[in-house]
Amino acid sequence: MPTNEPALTLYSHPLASYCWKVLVALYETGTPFRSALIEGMPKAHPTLSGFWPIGKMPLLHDAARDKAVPETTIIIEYLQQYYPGSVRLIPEQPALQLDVRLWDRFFDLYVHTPMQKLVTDRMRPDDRKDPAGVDEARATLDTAYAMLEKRMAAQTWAVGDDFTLADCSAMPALFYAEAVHPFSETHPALARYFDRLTGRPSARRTIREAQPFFHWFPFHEALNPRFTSPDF
Ligand SMILES: N[C@@H](CCC(=O)N[C@@H](CS)C(=O)NCC(=O)O)C(=O)O
Repeated sequence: MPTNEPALTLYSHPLASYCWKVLVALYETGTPFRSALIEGMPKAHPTLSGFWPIGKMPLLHDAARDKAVPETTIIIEYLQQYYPGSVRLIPEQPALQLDVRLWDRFFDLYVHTPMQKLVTDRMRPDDRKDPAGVDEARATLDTAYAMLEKRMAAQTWAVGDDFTLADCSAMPALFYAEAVHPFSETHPALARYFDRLTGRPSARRTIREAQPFFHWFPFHEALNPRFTSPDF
């Protein structure tokens, strides 16, 4: 490997929400990496599915250790351990660490997963739709939004005083959730948190890099025009 090449390669796509979670972390910490674009289904990508047959992106490859790291939370933990950047995304205090991991799980499981359900259901043919699953996903999002509205009325970031792994998880989950099951009009404290998240330079960069692909997002007509504008 030429010495000026970064050791880290992120197999990802600029539109994919879970890839955003890691991109935000990489940009927040200023960690050098190279992108390998995944086009089409990640399962069909030989390198990615060779490393991780589950076939989900992103996947981080570290040439310095010859190691492939799947799963966004583990990727961000790995970066913290082996490539600590200018800021910590997982705090040093054990009690805060647990809360960061809890809210990271919260955003992945109770915002990101139901949001994905609504997106994938829209892509299904009419005879393969899952209305009961969609209703459950909307109910989960309603519960999550109510919890977040209460929490974010008293917080700047998801946990503690600083931007953390939990906020990396929140940004893409809420970005796409706002399009598929809007919260901004009904949940003012959550809407203000979302504005803080999308105002971070790391988030703005990630969103701008996705703009050429937004027309592929099945709910693209529901995206707030400020995010699709070239001036964003
Ligand atoms: N739990 C995984 C979820 C990753 C995930 O769902 N990735 C989506 C893209 S946003 C994907 O690869 N979807 C393609 C597929 O499921 O075939 C993580 O945190 O990395």
